[in-house]
Amino acid sequence: MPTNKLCTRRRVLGVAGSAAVAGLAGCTGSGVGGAAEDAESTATAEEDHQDGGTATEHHDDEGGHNEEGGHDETETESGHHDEEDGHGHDETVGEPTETAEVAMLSTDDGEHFEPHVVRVTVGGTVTFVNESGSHSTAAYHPDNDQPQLVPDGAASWDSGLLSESGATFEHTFETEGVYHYYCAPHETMGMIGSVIVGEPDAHDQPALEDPPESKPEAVRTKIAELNEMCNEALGHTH
Ligand SMILES: [Cu+2]
Repeated sequence: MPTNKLCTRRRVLGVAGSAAVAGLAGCTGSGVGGAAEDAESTATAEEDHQDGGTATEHHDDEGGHNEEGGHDETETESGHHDEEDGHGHDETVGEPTETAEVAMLSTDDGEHFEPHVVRVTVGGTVTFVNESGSHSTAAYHPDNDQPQLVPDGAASWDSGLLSESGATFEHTFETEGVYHYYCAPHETMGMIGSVIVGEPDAHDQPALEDPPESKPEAVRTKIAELNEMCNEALGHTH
């Protein structure tokens, strides 16, 4: 089956990806020192609502070792979750809903979209809310001079820079499929997220191919991680 071939490739890619994770270390150097405490509690809260006990406890113990940017979010997440239960990430991607909200954050762990993957129905709307720092959300779409990591024929979007806390940007998704998007100032720090629209066939998504060769390793690693999460949400796991 072509399925097996695809998945084997992905697994190999995953391994290569973790080896390259070191390239991400230090990307948080732009983190604002004063925000460290807030960010720490945010990160803790985020862990709290996942699937209960275990992760929360040791996370608390570790708190405070990461203000200098040495802490690598990507490594931590893929490390402990992959082994636990086959779930690629602490976020659970549910069934499609009509609307979803994504926060844009700057923390001492780096800059990121939260949650990393959201899911809406066809015709559903995602609202991006700038919570801290200055960010943008833009589709990996040729209209944005990017490789196409959205469904064929899908509309593009680009919010431009949102600098005020509480600023929002909405996009309505009319084409079913998997979309990857990025924050222009922080793409190379791994600030990349995904939207799953409807019930797409995972085998038929440009976004879920191998990450584009043209991108730096840090970006490719993040996209590979998102691909795993999206595949899992779509039941494409082996
Ligand atoms: Cu950003």
